[in-house]
Amino acid sequence: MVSKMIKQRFSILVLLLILLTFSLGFLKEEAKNMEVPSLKEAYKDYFPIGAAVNHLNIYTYEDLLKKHFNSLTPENQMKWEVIHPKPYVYDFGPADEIVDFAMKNGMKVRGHTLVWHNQTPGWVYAGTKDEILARLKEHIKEVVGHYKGKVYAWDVVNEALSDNPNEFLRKAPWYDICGEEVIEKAFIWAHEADPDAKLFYNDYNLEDPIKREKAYRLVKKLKDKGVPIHGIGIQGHWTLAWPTPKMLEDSIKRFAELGVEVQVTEFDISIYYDRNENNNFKVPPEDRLERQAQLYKEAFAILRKYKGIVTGVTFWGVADDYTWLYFWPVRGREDYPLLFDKNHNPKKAFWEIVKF
Ligand code: 9MR
Repeated sequence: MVSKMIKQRFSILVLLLILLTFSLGFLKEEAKNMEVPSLKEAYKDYFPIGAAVNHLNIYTYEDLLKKHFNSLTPENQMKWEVIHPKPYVYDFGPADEIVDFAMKNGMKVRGHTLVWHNQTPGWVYAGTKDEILARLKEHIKEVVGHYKGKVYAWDVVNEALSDNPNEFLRKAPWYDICGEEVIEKAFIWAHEADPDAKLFYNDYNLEDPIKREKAYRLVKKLKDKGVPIHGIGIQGHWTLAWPTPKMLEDSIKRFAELGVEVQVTEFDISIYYDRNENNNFKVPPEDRLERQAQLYKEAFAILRKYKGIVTGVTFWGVADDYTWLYFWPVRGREDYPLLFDKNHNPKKAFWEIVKF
């Protein structure tokens, strides 16, 4: 009898201990979550904080997106080959999923992108210049029209400038066949399709002094002609070595002279010093994460300084378990360019930009 009672008490004690351990773990987890401040809240007096996502990421990153971001950019789903794969055939499905998620959660959407030399099917360039322009006009009317009132800003033209210092526009069918006219027309037609949308010229390496001046020249010409253009998107694909935050500041100041807004539209900082560095880190080295965090910190101090001119900052991804850098320029190489690690926990870079 006595031993039965002892056994009973012992089992109750064990049960209580198990319960206690569980609730402590739960409380610890809760406390951890509570301690992580919201990035979008920290920046509410500055600019929206965006992330590029695909239509699956909205589920895999749902919690991070809802807590930290108030703007989304479809990473590929509004590009021509996805949204308009065949003549007169539009597939809005994947992009709609992202836009619906954004609308449900009170987020803004950046549209990306209407004119680009990549991810555009060959049939788009068939025929004469007039036929190509007519095709583009229909495309813009359909796509911008479909998202009227939902997409607040469009990357109308993406990466039109050449990387060759002696060449202005890049060698690509859009510009070889239609010249600068295609850029002007794209902005005009996008404005016709949604007069309230902010229209951006978007490009990479705009921190580079030569490319910076090319963008200045291009946008100045458009402005002088009265073409509706409201902003310049500096993509912001950085390495640990290039560019410097100072170069970013110089570009913001230069573009501000044109009276346009500036956004960082595709921010990420690779863990490598060189795009072709001969390393593949299975675990990111501490010193590199530290340097990455310092670069983000300095960049964000500049972005905050130009609040009002800088009207948005978007990261090209959410957490290090999914980034386009796994596929480029070295296929299969690990990289860790974002604010959250592979387990979706905040990295040093996150803490450096959220506390100021
Ligand atoms: O992140 C995008 C990747 O999934 C695509 O395969 C790639 C195709 O070219 O485009 C990537 O996004 C690019 C963006 O649309 C424009 N600026 C450079 C981005 C990274 O390449």
